[in-house]
Amino acid sequence: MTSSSEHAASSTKVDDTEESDPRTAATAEALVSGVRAATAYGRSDLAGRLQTAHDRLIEPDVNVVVIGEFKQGKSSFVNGLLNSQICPVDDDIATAVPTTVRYGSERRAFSLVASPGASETTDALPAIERREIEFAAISEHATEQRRTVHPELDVRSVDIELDRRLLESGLVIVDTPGVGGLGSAHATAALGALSVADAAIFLSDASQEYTRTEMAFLEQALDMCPHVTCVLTKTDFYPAWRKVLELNEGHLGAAGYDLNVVPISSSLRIEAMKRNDKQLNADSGFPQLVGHLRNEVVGGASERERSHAKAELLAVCDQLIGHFEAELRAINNPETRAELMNQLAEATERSQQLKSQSAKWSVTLNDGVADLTADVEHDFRERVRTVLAEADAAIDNSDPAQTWSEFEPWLANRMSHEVVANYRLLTDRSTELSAEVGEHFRVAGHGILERLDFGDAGAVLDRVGAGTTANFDRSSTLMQGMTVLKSSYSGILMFTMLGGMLAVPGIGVLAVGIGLAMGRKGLKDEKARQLTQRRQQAKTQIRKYTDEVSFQVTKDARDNLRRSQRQLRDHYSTRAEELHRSTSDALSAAKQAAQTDERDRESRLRDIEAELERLRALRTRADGLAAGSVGGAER
Ligand SMILES: Nc1nc2c(ncn2[C@@H]2O[C@H](COP(=O)(O)OP(=O)(O)OP(=O)(O)O)[C@@H](O)[C@H]2O)c(=O)[nH]1
Ligand SMILES: [Mg+2]
Repeated sequence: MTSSSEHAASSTKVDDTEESDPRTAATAEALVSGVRAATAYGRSDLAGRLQTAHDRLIEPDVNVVVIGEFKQGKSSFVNGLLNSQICPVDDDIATAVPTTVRYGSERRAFSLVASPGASETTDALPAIERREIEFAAISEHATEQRRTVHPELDVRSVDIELDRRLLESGLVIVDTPGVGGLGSAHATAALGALSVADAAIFLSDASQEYTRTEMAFLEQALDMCPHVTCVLTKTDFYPAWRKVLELNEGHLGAAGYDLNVVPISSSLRIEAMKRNDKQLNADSGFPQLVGHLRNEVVGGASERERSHAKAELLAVCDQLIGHFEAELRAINNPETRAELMNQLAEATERSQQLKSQSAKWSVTLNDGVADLTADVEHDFRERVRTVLAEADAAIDNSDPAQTWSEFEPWLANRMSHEVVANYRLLTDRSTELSAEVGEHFRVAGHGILERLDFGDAGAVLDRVGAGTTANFDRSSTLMQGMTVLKSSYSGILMFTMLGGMLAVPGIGVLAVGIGLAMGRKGLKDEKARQLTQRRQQAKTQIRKYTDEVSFQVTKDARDNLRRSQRQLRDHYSTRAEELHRSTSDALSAAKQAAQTDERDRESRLRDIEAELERLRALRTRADGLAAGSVGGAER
């Protein structure tokens, strides 16, 4: 039975939510003070930077992708988790597009529809229209039904907003279509999605142990995403689930993964929620999973956001403090004023250089993207060449008329494997490049701050020392780059990107072409001639297919890289611009101080001291924030 309407009995006391983390609240408050300070000093750029960190801290997007083969209970799991019948569950009609469930103060649903000719847009990001739909219509957009009910719509995904406390912390649950074996287009899409997801939940029901294809898929998934939770579903229905669980853990162990499989029952969960039965809820296995999602997945993400926010706040404090300290020194130390001006002028000059196209980070980025584009294309060409050699050998040793039905899925599978491997190269190398660009920026930026040796004892030197670490700390720079990179892939993109790639028209028609040459009886020569002809036809078709896949893969890689390049460039240009503004502001403040007469000087000194006191207090507050280590921020 298909049901898309949320059942009403949701005000239950079986409540697995909890209060938000006080550390996050403290960090958010400090950021708000930072925004106020930056705004008061006329630095809307720095205020904007803190506001962004604040918004991300308060509303992080923590994407958790639910994956597995067909009919393993993925949609039921999402419904059980959220205690609502939002994802269509059906024995016959399969989930067809990814369905994203996120927090919203009201229940709303949207269908994301690609416009015709969408892939022709500049960045090859399909132009996606977000149309609001009735809750009751979710099923006809998210499942195979869409082809009959809305044949005119190219639905790419469905977005649901739901008022659930579990989602309030930023958790975004993505229900996906069954992967249908490792080689399928959906499997490729799911793997692509995993590389940018925060976590994945792999579901398999208790009817049997992991199949070979499930293990193959799971191994790739574990390779792509470090946070994969394996879940065994429908434990209420299969009495031998403990045995299956043990076998599955055994398979994982044999593959080198020391992982526990979590047993659950969505049916029990829904029933427990209806009856408000805590014991039944515990039996369903969901509390354990909810705990895991909250503590490890959301908790880990908030910790990263807090670290990031802290680093941002320290960096902003340092830039603001630097300004007043330069002015202070210019007033207090007339004898070294000239030297200070030189230092500031040089720092300004350097930050100007850092903004330019010829800055090392910028050159590294541009060259890196060019090289990477070439490398990724070369890699894929080589991969296709290998596949073609294998395919040709197989064709030459058989009669395509007989072997074609097995050959087709083999080829699609093989190509899918290469697409994933190539995509992996793309993401790994982009990550490396982003780190390299960040490192160049860090070193150059550090160089600028080092110039600003204010020469005073105590707190001032302290600031320069600590300030440089905060502002240009290696891991926080790396994290900033990662964040940029990740945002260039996120959301719906992750599915549309790889999803369409393998669903290339071409392979299906192969059989037709070959079928024509089949079944005729004739002389031996004629038979041999026909066999050669069939082989030739098969090879031509294979090339058509691989060409089409290559075209799409290459195009997608280019678009991806171009997008990442632009985002990284914008990110570091903004940082450079900020630094330039800070150094040149400090220079003009110092110049002005030199011209101030004795009387005004006294009152200006008092003002500066007061501002510095405020800013240093804010900095101390930022420094004391319990953020957690930035070290866990690679992803
Ligand atoms: N007894 C029992 N049945 C379940 C449970 N979870 C799912 N099912 C049934 O399994 C079938 C498939 O469930 P779905 O949630 O649609 O599975 P799916 O993985 O989303 O399926 P696709 O999206 O089509 O791949 C349905 O008939 C569900 O009622 C469970 O915990 N217990
Ligand atoms: Mg489903």
